[in-house]
Amino acid sequence: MIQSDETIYIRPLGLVSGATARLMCADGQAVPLAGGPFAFTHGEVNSRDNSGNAQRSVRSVADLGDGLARLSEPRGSFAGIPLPDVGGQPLVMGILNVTPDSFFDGGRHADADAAIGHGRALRAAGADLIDIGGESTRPGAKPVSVEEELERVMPVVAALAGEDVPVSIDTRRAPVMREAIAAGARIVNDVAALQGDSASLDAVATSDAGVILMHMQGSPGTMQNAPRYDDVVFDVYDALAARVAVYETAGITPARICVDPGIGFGKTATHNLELISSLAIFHGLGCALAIGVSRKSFIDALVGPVRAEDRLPGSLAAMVMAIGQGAQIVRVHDVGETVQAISLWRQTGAVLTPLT
Ligand code: YH5
Repeated sequence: MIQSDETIYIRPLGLVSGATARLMCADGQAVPLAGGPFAFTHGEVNSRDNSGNAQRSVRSVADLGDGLARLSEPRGSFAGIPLPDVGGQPLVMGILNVTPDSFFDGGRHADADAAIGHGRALRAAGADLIDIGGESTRPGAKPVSVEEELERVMPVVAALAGEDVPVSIDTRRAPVMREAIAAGARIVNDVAALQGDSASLDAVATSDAGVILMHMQGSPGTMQNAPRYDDVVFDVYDALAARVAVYETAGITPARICVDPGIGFGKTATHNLELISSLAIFHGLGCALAIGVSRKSFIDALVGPVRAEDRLPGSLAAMVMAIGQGAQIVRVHDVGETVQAISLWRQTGAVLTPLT
């Protein structure tokens, strides 16, 4: 029996797409996953009680009951941008680091004009969103003052938002969030889940911006020192669910939240693999789902040694695993290459047919 002190995690199984999915949905054999373009036929129902005892069973969607609605409901739009509910394709978020110590840009975009130019190039290459950040979260990165962060990002945010490019501001600081939103940024992407600055929750709640809620265990300087979990997928799920509840209490509706498991943020390579392979479980949080795997170190740990700038093939493979589980937003450095991969994935997988 399922006890009340148990948490239930449903992992969608049997993902189908295209005409098959439409037929199976019409027959009640499958239900849309987060509104489509995928549908799923079964759920792996996992329960965990307060003592950490876990149980697992597989049921068809007809027998899933509670929990199905949040997994299945269309997500609509996020921050005014339509999500790929039915027949659409995942959104590509291009990374624009405005940091002299950036791991990859190496200072090439430290200058505002160069950064704006790079942002325009990302947009031209097919980015649906541009994520602009002025602070490096790399271990050992030099801390920047709020003033310095504002000086770096604001000209770039203002220029790109002024050209109607959907802009996301990557920051842990409330003043940067407020100024960026005032200048037209539509999304706040905070790796500290609005806990890095006591005014952050209010800065987002009093705006109409969308927010990416990313999971991190620990803090950037020390998070990779022996990270551990009871069960990484369920622990990350619980942590995100708890923050979604806090956001809701503050007045941020789930429609404004996009959850993200935070690949590489306090995780071993094995933890990252488990999160990617069970990614669809996070649709159960009832929000849009984003993920960032681009050029991350776990690729090196798995197939290495391979330098950050040589990790595109691994990044694309992991990205395809994520969108194959219905992730709606992918955060990437290599926008043109990602757009090409998504285009081929869609066309070869026949995920074009609307489900309903
Ligand atoms: C993310 O996953 N990640 S910054 C180290 C690398 C390569 C890339 C050594 N901000 C995420 O991209 N925001 C970052 O190789 C993010 N989700 C969201 N929402 C880390 C990063 C990186 C670090």
